[in-house]
Formats: sequence, C-alpha cells, structure tokens
Amino acid sequence: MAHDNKLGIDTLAIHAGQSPDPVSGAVMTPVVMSSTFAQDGPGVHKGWDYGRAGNPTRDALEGCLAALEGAKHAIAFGSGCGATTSVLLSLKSGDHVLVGDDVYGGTFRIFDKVLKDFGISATFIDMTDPIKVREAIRKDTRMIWLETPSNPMLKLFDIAAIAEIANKANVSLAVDNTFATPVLQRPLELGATMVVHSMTKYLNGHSDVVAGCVMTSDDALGEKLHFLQKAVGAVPGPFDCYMVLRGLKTLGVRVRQHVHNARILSEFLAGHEQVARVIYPGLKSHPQHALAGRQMKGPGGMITFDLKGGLPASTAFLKALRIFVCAESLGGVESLAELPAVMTHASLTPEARRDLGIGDGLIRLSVGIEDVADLRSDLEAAFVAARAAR
Ligand code: P1T
Repeated sequence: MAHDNKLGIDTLAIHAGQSPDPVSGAVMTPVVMSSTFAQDGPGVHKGWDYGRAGNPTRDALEGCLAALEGAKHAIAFGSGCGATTSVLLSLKSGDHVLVGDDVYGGTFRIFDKVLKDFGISATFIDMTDPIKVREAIRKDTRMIWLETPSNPMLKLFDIAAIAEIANKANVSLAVDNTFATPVLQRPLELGATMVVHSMTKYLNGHSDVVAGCVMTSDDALGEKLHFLQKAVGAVPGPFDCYMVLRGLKTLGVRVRQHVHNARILSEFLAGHEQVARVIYPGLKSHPQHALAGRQMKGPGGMITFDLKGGLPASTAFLKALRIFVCAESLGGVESLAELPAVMTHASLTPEARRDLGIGDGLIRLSVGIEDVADLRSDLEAAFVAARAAR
C-alpha cells in the first residue's frame, strides 16, 4: 500500500509499504532471502540486482517506516549505531556537529572515538534552552544531533524551536526518536531534517532484532543516505526486516500500554521513601513537563530514578528483581532495568557522567507491558532487598 497521510498511525503500522504478494497472494510480506537477483540481460532486472543494494522485504519495511514518520524516504540499517554512523558519513572532514549532552553511550562513542579521527568534531551541550543552541552554532557547524527524551536522563528538547534555529543557520537537525517512537512524537512535522531510530527498541518491540533506520523528506539527503546504505553496507538482513515489519503492526497498542504502566509506576516511585528523585516526563516534577504535553502525545515508557544508598543498594535492587530483567536495551514488551553508570553509559567519561548526574544509584527502567500490579510488587520486593544492603 502506498503511504497516505490521511490514515492513522495504527493503520499505517499494519499496512503501509505492504500489499499481498502478487505471485501467491500471501498477506504477510514474504522474506526474500536471496542475495542476488536474476537479470533478463545485463542491467535488465525487476528492480533488484544485489541484496546489499536492495531487497523486496527491506523495501516493504522502508515503505512502512517512511509512512510512520510522515517522511518521503526511509533507509534501514543493521543497527541504530549503523544508522547513526551512516548519517554522520554524509559530513566531511572539518565539519562540526552540535550534540545534545545526554545521548546513548554508543552514540557518544561514535563521536568521541571514531569520527574525531576523521576530522569531524562535536560539542556536547545541554539543549534545554534553545538560545544556548543558537549561541553554540559555529561557522563550521553542519548538523545538530539530539535525543528527546534523552538517554538516560529523559531530558526533553524543544524540537520546533531548535529546528527554527537550525533552519536559519542552514544547519540540518537530526532527532533520535528512539525513546518516543512516532506514536508519541513526529519530529519531521516539527521541522527536523531527519529522524533516526534504533529499531532494536520500540519499533521492533520484542528484543529479538538489532536494527536501525533514518527517515527524511529531504530528497537530496534521502538519495545520499540510500547511496551510503549501499556503499558502506551497514544493511539489515531480510529476516530482520521481516521481524521489524511484524513487530511494527502492534506498535500503537504496545506504546499506549507502555505509557499506561509507566505512568502508574512513576507515581509509585515518586512516593517511595528510598527514592531520592524520579525523572519521568509525565510527572509534574519533571522540568520540561509542559513541553512534554506540547511536543508528545504521551510521556513514554522509560523512567529513571535515583535510589538512596549508592552502589550497594542499586546492585541489590537489580539483583532482587524477578520480573524486570537486569539488562541493557529497552522498548521490548518485557520490563528491563539497568545501571547506566556501569552498563549503557560506561563509555562516557567519568566527568561527563558526573555532570549529567549519572551516579551509582541511578537506575533506568524500561517499563514493559506486563500486568502493572505485578511490576509494582516486583519493585516493592527489590526495595526491601536494597534497604537490607545499605
Ligand atoms: O543498539 P543499536 O540498535 O545500535 O542502537 C543504538 C542506540 C541509538 N539511539 C538510542 C537512543 C539508543 O538508546 C541506542 C541503543 N541503546 C541501548 C542499547 C540502551 O540500552 O540504551
């Protein structure tokens, strides 16, 4: 089905980019595993010649992804980091990127340990005040990169305000929309140049695929990213594309349930005497609570909180959980809990972690879609274990 902007996101998630297979009538998109495609004569083929350059299952996924973000183009990659790196390879040596100060540790590492050696520099700044973004733009700045909500501190940045500043300065704006998903936030409608996702998370939603993607309505950028996808080759396999297409069909219902459960647990945590601070955009105590209301359709399924008692308490807490699994990643149907200082954000410098407030008691929850009463009981038992360890 070609993408039709008038359709709702739940309809698009199920149908966009997909139509019954013309050969068999199969309703579900077939997984085309072939790495190469027969040509009637040299250069004469049915639209696909080689699996890295294109694949029918990948095309269906890209059609669906483009529709979900309201984009003209979607380009799929073998991981979120592969998507990030491919976007940044559209820059040149000597270019500068302004990056939100709170990003996934692996994204920080790409800037800090990989691109630096190729002459692409980055400055990390707190973008909660858009004026600070305008002031930090340099002559050589070519791109602004941000996550909102950010990982793991759940800061929100004003996409529309930053897009306006970027536009005036002729700088592109990339928004990593992994935490929000297009169900809750559509950055292209707010003026962003491109949206990046780790599809490993909510888009696939079942913790059984590693993949990434970029969506844009800028034709020149779309063409460049398709070129980089083929030339650099960080492509997802056909079966992974099929798995994400399958996961996407329930994106809306899953995200709404993640939000429902996270709202309840955030209030439970906010009232707990062993919790020093809860960060959740749905709580009035969140510094950008008002922006969450304007920019997002719901505050998401991620909660970060500071447990009193430092490392002994947080370690005991994570070990005591029985339904939440202590693991990296997020956005799957099952609840996960982790310690960013030791796990997902270990690649940040100790100073960067200290400045952001990522301490040894900071726990990040990816709230799943289990029965919320069971999740709450699980947390209650872990608090008891944490108290004993203090
Ligand atoms: O893991 P990968 O699919 O390569 O995606 C990288 C990535 C990009 N952007 C955001 C906002 C992310 O959270 C991630 C990956 N994050 C984790 C694995 C994590 O536990 O935070």
